[in-house]
Amino acid sequence: MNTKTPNIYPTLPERPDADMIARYREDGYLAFLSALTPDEVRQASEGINALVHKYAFNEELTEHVYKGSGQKMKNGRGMLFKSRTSDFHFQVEGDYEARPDRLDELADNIRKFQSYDRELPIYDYISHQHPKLRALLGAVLGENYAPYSSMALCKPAGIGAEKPWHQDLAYFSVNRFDGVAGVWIALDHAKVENGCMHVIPGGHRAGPRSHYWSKVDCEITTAEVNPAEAVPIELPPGGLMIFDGLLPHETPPNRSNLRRRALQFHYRSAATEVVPREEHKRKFTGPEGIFVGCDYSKLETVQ
Ligand SMILES: O=C(O)CCC(=O)C(=O)O
Repeated sequence: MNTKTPNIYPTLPERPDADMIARYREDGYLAFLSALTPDEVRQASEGINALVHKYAFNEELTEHVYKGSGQKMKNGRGMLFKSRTSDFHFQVEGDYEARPDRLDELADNIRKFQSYDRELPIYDYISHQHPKLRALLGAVLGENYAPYSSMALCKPAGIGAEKPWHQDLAYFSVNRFDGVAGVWIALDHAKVENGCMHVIPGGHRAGPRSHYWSKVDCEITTAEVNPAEAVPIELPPGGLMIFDGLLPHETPPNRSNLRRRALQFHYRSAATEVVPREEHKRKFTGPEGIFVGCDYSKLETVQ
């Protein structure tokens, strides 16, 4: 394990100072033990249950994609609930059996929430209006930054799957890689045993790394990441991490009896543009000029 002290500060300040921003540029991330208030954490956590109660098994609002009844994506575990009126969708972990008579239990067994930032006022507030987060994003990305996505992974107790080493920009379709940041916010205590974030400090500076579809997910080729260089970022509920879109990061499986929920939002600077996937593929290349990101055309599907 890396012996370097992680960049973990006690509190997200009103305005980050120049030293923090210099460390962000150098190491590719910053973490704060306290960013949301306990009430914001409570509302954000209860919001997950509220969305599950609103959408799951509600035929009018939601399309249900059952595992086994259609294509099962390799990394698409469990049942998928897709809103009929917005891009919002969420997915159940592993082989957990979603049932309409157990909605709170279902909420504890979600793997992924996607496009949820406008679904509830609390998510809208945290992702788009929170004054301290806006100040941090402005300092890191420059004024007039834009939201890119809201996609959060959760790790149910006991069955939460790993998210292997990857760079977020291997997935994203933007035209340049120096102005994308992710914000990850713990809603439960995130520790090594329940799958907290691990990062390779400074690993963003080496540029795009080679990714491939393993049995688990799209991940960095083993030779291109050294887990011995990693540091775990353990955070209490309401703690926040901001990280560069090129920073290699992973979260291990959750075999513990502690649930691990988190929010995640991504942002891009005004200098970046969202571009067609083909353009991104021409740019996210290795030394030979060949695309090294997550190639969805190579994502096999299994029945
Ligand atoms: O929250 C997690 O477990 C990992 C999130 C992550 O790395 C991602 O969504 O790219």
